[in-house]
Amino acid sequence: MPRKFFVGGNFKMNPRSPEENERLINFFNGSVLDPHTEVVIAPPSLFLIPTLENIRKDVKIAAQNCYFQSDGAYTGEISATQLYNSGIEYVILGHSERRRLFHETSEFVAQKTRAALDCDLNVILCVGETLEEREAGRAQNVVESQLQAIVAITKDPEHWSHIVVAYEPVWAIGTGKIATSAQVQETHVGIRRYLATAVSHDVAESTRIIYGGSVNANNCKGLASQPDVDGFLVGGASLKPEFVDIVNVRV
Ligand code: G2H
Repeated sequence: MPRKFFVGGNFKMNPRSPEENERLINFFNGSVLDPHTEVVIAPPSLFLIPTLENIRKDVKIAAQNCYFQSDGAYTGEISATQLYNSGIEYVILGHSERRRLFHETSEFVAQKTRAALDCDLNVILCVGETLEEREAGRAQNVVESQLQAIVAITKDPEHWSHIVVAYEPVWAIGTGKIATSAQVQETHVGIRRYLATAVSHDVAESTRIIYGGSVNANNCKGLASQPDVDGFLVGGASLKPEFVDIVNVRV
């Protein structure tokens, strides 16, 4: 089965007010979106429910993080169980901002991934190397070791059908520096090859591998034409009208 093109909008810690969030929702609700692309937006946790209640039904909602315990004394955390029971379908895990600023290890990301999969949430799993690691020729190793932590918790094809891998080279995030189409294609092929060896050929073929890092309306076309680029995770541009152009890149 062909892999359905996927475009996610990661709002990060934006926008600043419920009113601005509502304006974004209204904009999406009034836009024409390619029905062949799966569209998922990830507002901050405070705005998840109002977004879910007001967004058009063909756009899905993702949380930007979750905790692995289902409930209890974990001040400030939101569990995968709570997300699922509130109607949220996706969660972003392992984003480099969380790995770097909040010291999340690959093992911790795997624990949360397991919890999310166990309660039927879909996971947008972010992996990617730093500039230093790329320059040292270690990009592929780094990405594989981040994926290995997930492979260690599950090789179940049913679980993997709920994972979208987002390759986000840290040096391209929010910097305006975009990885070239050739660099992205090469890494995505490497990820698929790794999944074929570590999990199975079928999982490698069916898993969507999307790219994130300074994607905008101008650079998305070249990237989208690469055979192993199954979509995008968009940060800054997801807060702007051009997000619609990115969703419709294949139209
Ligand atoms: C990468 C991306 C979205 P941006 O973090 O996850 O953000 O498009 O702003 O680089």
